[in-house]
Amino acid sequence: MNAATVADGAMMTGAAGRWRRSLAVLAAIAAVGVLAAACGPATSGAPAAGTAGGGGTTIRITTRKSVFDKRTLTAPAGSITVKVENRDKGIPHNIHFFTGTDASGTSVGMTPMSQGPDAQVLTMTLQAGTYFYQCDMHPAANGTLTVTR
Ligand SMILES: [Cu+2]
Repeated sequence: MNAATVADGAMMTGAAGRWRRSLAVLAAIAAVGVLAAACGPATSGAPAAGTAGGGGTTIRITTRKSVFDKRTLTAPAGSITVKVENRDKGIPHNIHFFTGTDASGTSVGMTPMSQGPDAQVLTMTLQAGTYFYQCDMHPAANGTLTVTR
């Protein structure tokens, strides 16, 4: 009997959770719709890039001998542009950012794998928090990006 009561409670929680998620999805769709409308006629002629409002922070990082020259990066929240230079001739590198402290987090941005010498640019919009970065082909090349408020 107690078990049945608990099960009923769990089902109700599950249903409520699904309902909340549905609302969140609807809100997200509505937000996109508003953005699309706002970007419609008013921005004709403006660049289509996602660099909203200008500003932002640029970070430079170099890959050499299959490691990054910086193991820690810091930037304020908002638009963050990473300019990564691969100085390893003939060796492919990229840079890939994840939420949290290792590559098991959610991917938030990456450059394509590319042989050096090469330079790549990645722009992300990030909230405050800790992010992990690595070269996907050489995971020993990694570090931590701290995004501050
Ligand atoms: Cu690499």
